[in-house]
Amino acid sequence: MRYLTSGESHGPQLTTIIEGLPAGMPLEAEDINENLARRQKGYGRGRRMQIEKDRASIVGGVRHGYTLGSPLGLVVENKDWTHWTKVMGIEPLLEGGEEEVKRKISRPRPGHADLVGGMKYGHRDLRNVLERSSARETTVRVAAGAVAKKLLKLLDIEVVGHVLEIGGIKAEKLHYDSINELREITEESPVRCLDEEAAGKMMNLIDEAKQNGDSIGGVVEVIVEGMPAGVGSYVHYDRKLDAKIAMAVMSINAFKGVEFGLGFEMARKPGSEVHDEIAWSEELGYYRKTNRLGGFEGGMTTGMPIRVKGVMKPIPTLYKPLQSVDIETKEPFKASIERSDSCAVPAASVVAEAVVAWELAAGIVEQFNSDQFEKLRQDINRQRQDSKEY
Ligand code: EPS
Repeated sequence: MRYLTSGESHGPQLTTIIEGLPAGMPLEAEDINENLARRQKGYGRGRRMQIEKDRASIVGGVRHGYTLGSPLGLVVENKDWTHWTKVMGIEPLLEGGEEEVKRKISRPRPGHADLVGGMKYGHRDLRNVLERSSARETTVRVAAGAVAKKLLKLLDIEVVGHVLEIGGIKAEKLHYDSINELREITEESPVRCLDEEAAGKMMNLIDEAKQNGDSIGGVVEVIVEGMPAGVGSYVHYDRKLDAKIAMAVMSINAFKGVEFGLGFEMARKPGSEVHDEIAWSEELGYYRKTNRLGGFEGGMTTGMPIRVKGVMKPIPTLYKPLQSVDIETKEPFKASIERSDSCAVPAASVVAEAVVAWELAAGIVEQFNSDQFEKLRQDINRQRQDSKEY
């Protein structure tokens, strides 16, 4: 299964084409839209989110509520486009210099793709870089992920992203009875955090950052329950499913690191406190007594819950100016901006959920009989049974 995305932050629309979905899977625009709405929420978002009301149109690959097995086309309009038609017009500018490029950018923002992207593609207007490097693109990644989540859910696999840390404030209360409870609690939290007390402190810190013209980052975690054992493979580097997930999480705008299970903490513990002892029961089949490795051994799912964390740096578009250099004059200046989010970590937990779901769904589709959804379901259930009896 693969997908591509297209679209600029202030262009007319974002587009994705998903190829390789099984035929006969129920799918409606609402499955996607509820996830788009979740990504738009979150304490710390800027004014752009009051303009956008993201909704996906399915423009190919579905008939009467079921996938056809043909490529799925999804489109999300940018409502803000109406304010940007002159700046982001598709047509060539009028000849003879009667029309000039509007809102041209020659001042790269530290921490963004602006400067290096301009050098690389030879753009003298850095808007050509920032329009695509913007995290607006995560909208369609969430749309693609929503389709993957639907496939997983129909196979009894649940995926939930939540926030562990913002600006140095950590969630301490991390207990939940079931993954549904985790989803319900974090869904109600403005910062998607399980710990209500920590959530309050996080919101105060976001307010403070906003007042200071600054931004803050954090840590998100994605938890997955219900994956069968043995998806992915140890036999070759590019078939290791944890490695694919790590790549997907790292590719989210502003993400700088990924951990599974205990993650970097493993460096500080002996092997006896890291590896998960193996047990077997009639009800569960093989299971691990702990889950410190976060659901993977040898690049394959173990059947235990998957736990993957990602760290997001503070958004680099700051009201508080940072030193930079104008590419036209080569003069130093202090970068300042008109509009930004002070914290997008809650939204990023929805994006992380989407990209992890995508890799898992793609891993499943690659491995099992997947032309027809019903056959895929049977194949997975057979695998679950086989693993239990192995
Ligand atoms: C973004 C800057 C802001 C964010 C945007 C990502 O947009 P603008 O420059 O239009 O104010 O709101 O995020 C989204 C539009 C979104 O849907 O997440 C950036 O520079 O990455």
